Amino acid sequence: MRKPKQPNQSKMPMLLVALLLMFVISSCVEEKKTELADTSEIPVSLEMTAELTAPPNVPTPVGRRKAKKLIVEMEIIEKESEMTDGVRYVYWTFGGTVPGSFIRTRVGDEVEFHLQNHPDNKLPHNIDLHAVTGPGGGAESSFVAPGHEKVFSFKTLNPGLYVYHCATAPVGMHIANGMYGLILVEPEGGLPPVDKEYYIMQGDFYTKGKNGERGLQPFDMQKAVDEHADYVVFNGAVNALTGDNAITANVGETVRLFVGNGGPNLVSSFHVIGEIFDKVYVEGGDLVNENVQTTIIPAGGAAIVEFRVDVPGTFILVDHSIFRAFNKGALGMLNVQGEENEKIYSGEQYEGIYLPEGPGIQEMPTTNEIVESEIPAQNFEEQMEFGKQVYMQTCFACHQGEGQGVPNAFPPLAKSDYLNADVDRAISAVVNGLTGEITVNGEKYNSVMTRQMLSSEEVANVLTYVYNSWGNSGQVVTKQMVDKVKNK
Ligand code: HEC
Ligand SMILES: [Cu+2]
Repeated sequence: MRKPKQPNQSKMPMLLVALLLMFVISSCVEEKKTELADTSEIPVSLEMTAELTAPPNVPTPVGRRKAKKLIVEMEIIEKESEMTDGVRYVYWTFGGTVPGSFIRTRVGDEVEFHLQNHPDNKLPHNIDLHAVTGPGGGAESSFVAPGHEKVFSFKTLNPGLYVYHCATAPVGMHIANGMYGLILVEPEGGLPPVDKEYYIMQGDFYTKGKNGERGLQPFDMQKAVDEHADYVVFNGAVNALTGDNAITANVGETVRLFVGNGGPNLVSSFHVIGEIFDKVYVEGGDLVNENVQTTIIPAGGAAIVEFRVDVPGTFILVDHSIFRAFNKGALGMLNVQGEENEKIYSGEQYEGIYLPEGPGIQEMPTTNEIVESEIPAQNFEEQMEFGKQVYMQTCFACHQGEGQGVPNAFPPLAKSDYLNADVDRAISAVVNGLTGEITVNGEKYNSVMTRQMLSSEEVANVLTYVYNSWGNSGQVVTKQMVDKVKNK
């Protein structure tokens, strides 16, 4: 007699396992389905008008409030504003700001959305909210001409942080002009409380003139198609989150950033220099990642990042595609005040000079010659204005905003005896670079300033600006004076 085949015996338990697995999977799917069904069944009581805020502020958390009928009144405004020093741009906005007003809801809310297109506007617009379950995210029901208002309603089914944007053709152009913002749908009971919350949104801009070119700059369709951004910024303009506009916190506080990316093209590698994100709600959804250095924020996407600030200082927010930060504007600041904690961060303990290749001026290899700027300054006021722009782009990083310098590293230009004593020597420092020991206001510096790649016109303007600021001598520097030093 032949032995029965072995495999037959092991088939039974395998079938059982398979059946069990199917049961487990199907019950999971079932659970997810009922969960979704549930949020659409959440009853709403009462009616309230939504608080809308301009960036970097966010409305009050929903806390434990019940789901409501929430009235949102959003006004579209086309307006001219500043991109950076001397550069103007016509922005198209939701609520008068880029990004648009922050909308804060909770799951189960019935949002009655009023979209108003200001009569002074030139174009029709609409809105696509990624938090909407429905055709076009609301776009189809909200197309509105200048001087009109459209109303539509939706129920928030999924908690999370969502982008909204205009979706009127040409869609790319409406988004590129600033028509985006964030809508938060908090879960039942609200997000866990934190000490500080802020609203930040990245966007890329395309102008006819190149970065820094003065005047009112029109949108450049070809550059947008080619994805060659002239500006990449947080909150609509180059300095929207720096200096006096910086966001703030105190040592020991927890900070939550609602970070979005309007695009239209670029993906953001969002990073805070000197901080680690304790938590990231990845892509603005439920998944929480911990201990993250840099988080990706897709165009048309968002993330919630949270961290505790432990030491004081200025923490720089960047898109870590780093030329965007230092050359195109994607740079913000978080100022933290409070007690030092030397266990966590010691501060500088020692600095010496390190010149492995011997002393001498380091020079970056350059292929392109310095280009003389096309429009020379016509008078002293223009020299000051253009000079300030050069200063903020070139000298600021080392000599600081008020020319105060950085102790032991970069000498001050404010009330600098070294500067005021000898104008040719100052010109030479800028056009040839400067190294070796110098004494400025009684303090010794022994470091290297590299040659600055500026046209004679720009050197004249920036030094005139420096000489006529912060208590300096009032010397005026001309292009001829710069050329004379160059030709020595
Ligand atoms: C990368 C940092 C850096 C940048 C950018 C920079 N400098 Fe300097 N600068 C220095 C350092 C360092 C020294 C001191 C050099 C030394 O020790 O010999 C210095 C010295 C000077 C001095 C002479 C000392 C004094 O305080 O009067 C002048 C004037 C000056 N810089 C002007 C400028 C101007 C104007 C710009 C912008 C066009 C500029 N620097 C950009 C780092 C920089
Ligand atoms: Cu639009």
